[in-house]
Amino acid sequence: MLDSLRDGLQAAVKRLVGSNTVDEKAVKEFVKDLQRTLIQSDVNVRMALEVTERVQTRALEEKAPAGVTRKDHVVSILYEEMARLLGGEGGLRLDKDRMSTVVMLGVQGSGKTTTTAKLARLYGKRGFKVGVVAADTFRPGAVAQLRTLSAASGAEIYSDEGEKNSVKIAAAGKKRFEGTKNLVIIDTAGRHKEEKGLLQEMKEVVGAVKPDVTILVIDGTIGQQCYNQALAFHQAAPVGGIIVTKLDGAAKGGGALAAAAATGAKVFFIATGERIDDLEEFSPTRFVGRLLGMGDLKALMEMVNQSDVEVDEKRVQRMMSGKLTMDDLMYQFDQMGKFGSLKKVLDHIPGFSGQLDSKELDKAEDRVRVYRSIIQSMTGREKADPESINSSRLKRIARGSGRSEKDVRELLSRYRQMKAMVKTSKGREMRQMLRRMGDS
Ligand SMILES: Nc1nc2c(ncn2[C@@H]2O[C@H](COP(=O)(O)OP(=O)(O)OP(=O)(O)O)[C@@H](O)[C@H]2O)c(=O)[nH]1
Ligand SMILES: [Mg+2]
Repeated sequence: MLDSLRDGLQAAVKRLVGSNTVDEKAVKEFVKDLQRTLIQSDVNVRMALEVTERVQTRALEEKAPAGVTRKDHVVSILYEEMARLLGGEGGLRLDKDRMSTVVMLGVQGSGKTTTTAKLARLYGKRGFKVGVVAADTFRPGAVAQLRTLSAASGAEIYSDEGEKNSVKIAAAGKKRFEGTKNLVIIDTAGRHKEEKGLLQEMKEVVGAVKPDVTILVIDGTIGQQCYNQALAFHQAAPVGGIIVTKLDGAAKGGGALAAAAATGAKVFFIATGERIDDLEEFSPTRFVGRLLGMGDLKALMEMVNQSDVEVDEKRVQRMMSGKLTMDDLMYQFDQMGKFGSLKKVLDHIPGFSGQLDSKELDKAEDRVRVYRSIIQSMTGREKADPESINSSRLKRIARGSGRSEKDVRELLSRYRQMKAMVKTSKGREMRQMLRRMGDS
């Protein structure tokens, strides 16, 4: 889904991360990559320029918080600005204690009927008693289509094929379900002789039914044109929220989402396929996190900030010069501890979340505990110069810590690995490595 946007964003981030320093040149290149990607995804040019300008200004002017590298900081700026581009948080809120009525609006073929069935299914699963009203009197076979699609949802369907007035059907449907349902979804016609007629009918349906929410269904393949379409509908009947469909394989999906958000209406859901379960609740932050391949980056950033990790720069400098002691290792373990459990951190890191099972993570935390007790059994000299640990010292340390000689050897080999890596790596990779070293 949204492959070009995702690939473009990830390539831009990769290039930034791969650059030596985050200087003005690197930021400008990053911003240019970003601009190109947004425009290719059909994000409106003016909006693309606005967002990239903000990213650039913030990236050049803001100071990274303590413990966060410049690169990570720029990535987090990108993340925030992209999420802002895609609108605010907050989805469709429905209450089971009363009956809510939802009217589905949208042009022909946008996916209203399919999405009606998907919503019926989703809310049915959430314990709502759902009634669906077939108020499309234009499309031949509209009622049959709705019945077929909704069959899997278990929702009750109201239709009246003798009635040609869709406004009457909508109102009668709502009335029929009163007292027995707590969610009524009214599917309306998209096909009309002309757009004015369609908008007029929308107005009448909304006027007669007085829905709690009107949902506009927009085909995501039309890209930034979503904006004008949404405005036209909004003028006919205030739009409570938007569902953008067909984002599976929509090259212009990024533009569609940004345009929908620009109308000020919330994007409630996105539809990513023809099957009944291809509907997802939309959250800009989660969505951008996924695009960037970062798990839930926001949660991670918050955790980093909360944990108040101070990276001791002097220590880092000394370590980078190749002088690494066991105390440094211990210090890093303690820093890791401040993140809370390692598991919690890894759950938020791309590639790790959901992949490492909790047994493996528990094992990693166990290792850290073992290493810590071993280090505590070392003398000051051994800690400062671990290379001085010969086999008799190794035996003594093992005995003193109650750990096996194998454990001590493992720690020493970790130490050497890390020392070798410190020598060859730059600050950022090292910090990352230090943070992750308990894992394996
Ligand atoms: N790939 C894909 N196809 C979709 C999605 N949503 C709907 N469709 C397809 O789009 C077509 C039109 O969907 P409908 O639900 O009939 O659209 P509609 O708005 O009710 O159309 P009218 O009633 O004629 O106005 C159908 O072939 C659907 O299967 C989606 O998220 N992804
Ligand atoms: Mg339809």
